[in-house]
Amino acid sequence: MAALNGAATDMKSTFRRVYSTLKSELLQDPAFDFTDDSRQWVDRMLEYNVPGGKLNRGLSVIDSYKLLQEGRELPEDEIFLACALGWCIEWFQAYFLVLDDIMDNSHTRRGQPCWFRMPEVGIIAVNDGIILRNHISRILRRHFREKPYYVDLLDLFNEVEFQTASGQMIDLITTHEGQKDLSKYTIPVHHRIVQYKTAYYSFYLPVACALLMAGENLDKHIDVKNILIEMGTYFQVQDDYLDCFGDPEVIGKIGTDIEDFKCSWLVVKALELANEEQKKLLHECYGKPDPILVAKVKELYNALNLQGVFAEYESKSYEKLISSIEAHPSKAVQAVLKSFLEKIYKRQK
Ligand code: DMA
Ligand code: MG
Ligand code: MG
Ligand code: MG
Repeated sequence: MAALNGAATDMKSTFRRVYSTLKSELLQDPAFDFTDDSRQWVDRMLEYNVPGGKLNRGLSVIDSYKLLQEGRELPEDEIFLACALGWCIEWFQAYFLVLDDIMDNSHTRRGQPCWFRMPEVGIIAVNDGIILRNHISRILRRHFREKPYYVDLLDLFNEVEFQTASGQMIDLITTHEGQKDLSKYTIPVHHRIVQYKTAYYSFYLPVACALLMAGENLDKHIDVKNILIEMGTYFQVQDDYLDCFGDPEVIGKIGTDIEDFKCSWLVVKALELANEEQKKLLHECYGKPDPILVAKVKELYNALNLQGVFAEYESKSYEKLISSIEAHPSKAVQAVLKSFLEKIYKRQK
């Protein structure tokens, strides 16, 4: 394999090269007798769904691992393994997004039609999601089976998968429990949904992977986990905000939260701030596919200055996170957490 480390190579291109290696290994997997058609299907499905995102989660594994090693020059095999773990998280994300887009009835993702919207794909996307999940186990088995932390890695991915699927479940069932009832949408309900559906896999998982590679026991890092969960919550509030106020050209997806009657941070805040008349309008217009009603909800969000309320939330969350991070005893851990926070603060996509 080409050199993974040299000073001139930036981490992202190294990371991308590891993707190509992992993909070709999966396309040669001896446990399955590929035909040309099946190999092409998997190849295309991976290209479409795995490498096209921001890669923040994946790159965070290697960034975190480096910071935990405090300046030690990393050998190539360790760089490769940290990248492989990063890709496992990108595969995990692809798995959940392929299925999330079906369940949320979404149209676009990363600037292209959602995978299930491709005419030749349709409901096959469900099985592709399952294949993506299984690829994670294949990658881990191939590259980590002999490592002392292999069992912990498997356990970590299983636990986080359960948490994420449970978060998706509560996200979905709150939208059609009983008659559409907005009064159950409160900050604690929102917090619980986003903690499970987003924070564990997007924030805790990358750092936990790096900690395991560094030989750490995850039970000793509950404080780190708690900070990462808070960061993940802030990240999903941004996602909810961008669903309505983001530029689809920049975020690569068209929002559907209002139509889908989602327990979004925006509707929770709107309910907190609305007068009786405005509440009535929300009850009438929220969760309906009619674009005129969706526009009315957005108008109300503007009238309630939710952009300003969000800006305030954003800077408060940032300050709170920074002070929790600075209270941590380890400088290396502080650096890991700060680098993660800087990647997402005031993000537009
Ligand atoms: C997504 O929540 C959560 C997972 C586990 C994919 P979401 O539906 O708000 O995400 P998006 O806005 O990207 O569809
Ligand atoms: Mg969703
Ligand atoms: Mg969605
Ligand atoms: Mg969203």
